[in-house]
Amino acid sequence: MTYVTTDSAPELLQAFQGLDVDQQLALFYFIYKEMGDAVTPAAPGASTVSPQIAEGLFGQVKEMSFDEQLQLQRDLIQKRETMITREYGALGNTTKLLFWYLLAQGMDSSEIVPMPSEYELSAPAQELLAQVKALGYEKQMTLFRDLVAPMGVDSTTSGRQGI
Ligand code: 45D
Repeated sequence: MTYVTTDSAPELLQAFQGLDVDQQLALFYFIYKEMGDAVTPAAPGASTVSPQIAEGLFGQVKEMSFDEQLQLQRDLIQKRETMITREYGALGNTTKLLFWYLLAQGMDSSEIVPMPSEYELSAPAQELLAQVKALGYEKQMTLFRDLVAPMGVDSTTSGRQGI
């Protein structure tokens, strides 16, 4: 990993990325649920975010079948190359975060494949959730940006794909 992070919660970032892909998705969704109203997508001062671009990409995902939507989200985490993961890779980090936020909202409105109702987090993921909840807002935001930033495929470096 050569990503430069802001070092606010490096051990949490590492632990998160060490979970298997489905646990990462599930944990991320539980985090979204916990955040409740703390996120205001229309927050003033969100100068580096491009809502139209995030919505455009979300619109493409919305048209997919549930199976394809789930695969796409797994592909993002695993950096598998597809049209969408390349488009994602070209977004700014805050726009990437907004895109994930739209996906999570889409799950609530049944536009995006929902979590199985009986799905349970593994013990390590539950512990991580508790630790993320204990972070302050700023550190949470930094952690989330650091999480979503390396996902997808950055076409400027995709000549050689890692694992
Ligand atoms: O069948 O400054 C499993 C902005 C199992 C504005 C599954 C912001 C098998 C500007 C894999 C579990 C809003 C951007 C299925 C700031 C199975 C700004 C499916 C902040 C179906 C600060 C699992 C934005 C799935 C923030 C589909 C803070 C899981 C955004 C999907 C935070 C999980 C966003 C998803 C968060 C999680 C988004 C989509 C926390 C998304 C989380």
